[in-house]
Amino acid sequence: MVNLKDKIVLITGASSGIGEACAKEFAKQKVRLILVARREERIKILSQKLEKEFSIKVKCLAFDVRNYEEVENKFDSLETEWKNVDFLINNAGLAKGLDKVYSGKLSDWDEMIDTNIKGLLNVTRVISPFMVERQSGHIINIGSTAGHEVYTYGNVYSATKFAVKSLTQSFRLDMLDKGIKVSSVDPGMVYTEFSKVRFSGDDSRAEQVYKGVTPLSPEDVAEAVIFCATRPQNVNINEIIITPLQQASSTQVYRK
Ligand code: NDP
Ligand code: 8X3
Repeated sequence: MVNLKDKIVLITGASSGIGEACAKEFAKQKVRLILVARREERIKILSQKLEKEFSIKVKCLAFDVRNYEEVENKFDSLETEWKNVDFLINNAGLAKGLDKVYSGKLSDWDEMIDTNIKGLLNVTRVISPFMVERQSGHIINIGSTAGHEVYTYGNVYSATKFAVKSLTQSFRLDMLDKGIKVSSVDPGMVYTEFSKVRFSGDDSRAEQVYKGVTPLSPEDVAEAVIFCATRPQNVNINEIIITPLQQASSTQVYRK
């Protein structure tokens, strides 16, 4: 297991769920962290907690990954040494609604496409040149089982995660001669704010998603991310698919 002490790790979507769990797992490894999310208050509270508990340095950058100018300006505001990000965890993402294509909301489609695809591209476009310059770094994208198999009503969300899968494979080719690793960690059902966001705060509908199933915890996913990040220099984990025991695929869930 490679030692990550003092490495610089930037995590998008660190204010909740998988991103927050990744922040905690990386903090245990004594890295320097850059936490990104729109909800600044949340990442500030998390940063103070992690700085205190693990004696590490943490920066907070509050921005919307959908806005390229904002991504660029906020990243530019970092001191030079912090721009040399060793690990970029492209985690920010969301699903909005569950509809058939003939009744889907255009605003939901825009939000998913702009966040999950363009947001991931925006952040990668700003940070990766510094990795290329140093011929070193690791990009870890959070995909989904929805990017491997579609499910009824999941149309646009699945399409965005199929796009993440194809971007991971393309980045791998883009970086092949640059000494930069590229991985994807693709979870099934994880118990986070994901379903609350999907159903716009309808908590009882969100809870139904996990009925009769023990879902993954965000920590389960973060541990897979840490596994990718701590392999020896000659090893690249291309893809990890991780699901609850009771979930065989996007469509096959055994509910007790
Ligand atoms: P959460 O809703 O708990 O977390 C999502 C995170 O993304 C939040 O920190 C949110 O921060 C951030 N985010 C959303 N939109 C933006 C934006 N425009 N700009 C910046 N940050 C943004 O969900 P999860 O932890 O579950 O989701 C994390 C990733 O995991 C997503 O890519 C999701 O698709 C994927 N995933 C989730 C699964 C699940 O079952 N939960 C399964 C498979 C994949 P803020 O609102 O503060 O900006
Ligand atoms: C999130 C999991 O099954 O809701 O990517 O698509 S699912």
